Amino acid sequence: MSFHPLRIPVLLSIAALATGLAAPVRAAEPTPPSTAPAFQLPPLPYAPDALEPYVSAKTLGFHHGKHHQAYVDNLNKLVAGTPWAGRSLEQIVVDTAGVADATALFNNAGQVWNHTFFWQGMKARGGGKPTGRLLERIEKSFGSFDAFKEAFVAAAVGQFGSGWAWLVLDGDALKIVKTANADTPLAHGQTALLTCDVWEHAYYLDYQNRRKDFVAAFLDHLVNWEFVASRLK
Ligand code: MN3
Repeated sequence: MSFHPLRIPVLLSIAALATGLAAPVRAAEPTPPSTAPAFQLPPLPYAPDALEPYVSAKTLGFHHGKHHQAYVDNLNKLVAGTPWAGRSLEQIVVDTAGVADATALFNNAGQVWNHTFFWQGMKARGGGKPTGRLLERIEKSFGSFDAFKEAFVAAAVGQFGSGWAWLVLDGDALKIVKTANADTPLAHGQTALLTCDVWEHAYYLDYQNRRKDFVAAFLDHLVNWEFVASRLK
């Protein structure tokens, strides 16, 4: 199943509409080019307090409403008036990966994609063990489900500085990888199945420096295994 997080038709915001109504209209002038943003912040797939007590509403509010929003806003500024504005988020990530003069574009597009994906991999009363074919594949790839958990935590804790821990499909193989900053499996030809954000903003309000406790809570109480399984098909 492909993942299209952000190609949502852009609607005028109430604020923009109000501004438009307030401005005098001069009929003789040509219509200015659209200034509507190319990308929008997708809503969370659950209420901001849905992941409590493992991720507080305060953390989720800041993380989605401020951090994720800022990446969307920065991306919109970077693509405005350029050919990038007409491309999909996925295309921008893939096309700017490793391109020296497109670092800012890659970083913001990557972070928009990574966060949109991160939210979908969690749910209220999630976590625990997957079932069926997904569990079989995890056991086959890592030896046991506990060995998978250990390796995922090790990747998340071992990511020096900001970044992400991932379960990915690489060819036919399930793998655990970690990426730094905005880097993403999408840029490496891998299919992301699950991710945990290990930037400090993801957990510091709730766990301070205890990243390992956050990752353990993520695996035990938050992972949406149905979403992960849907990505395998
Ligand atoms: Mn984040």
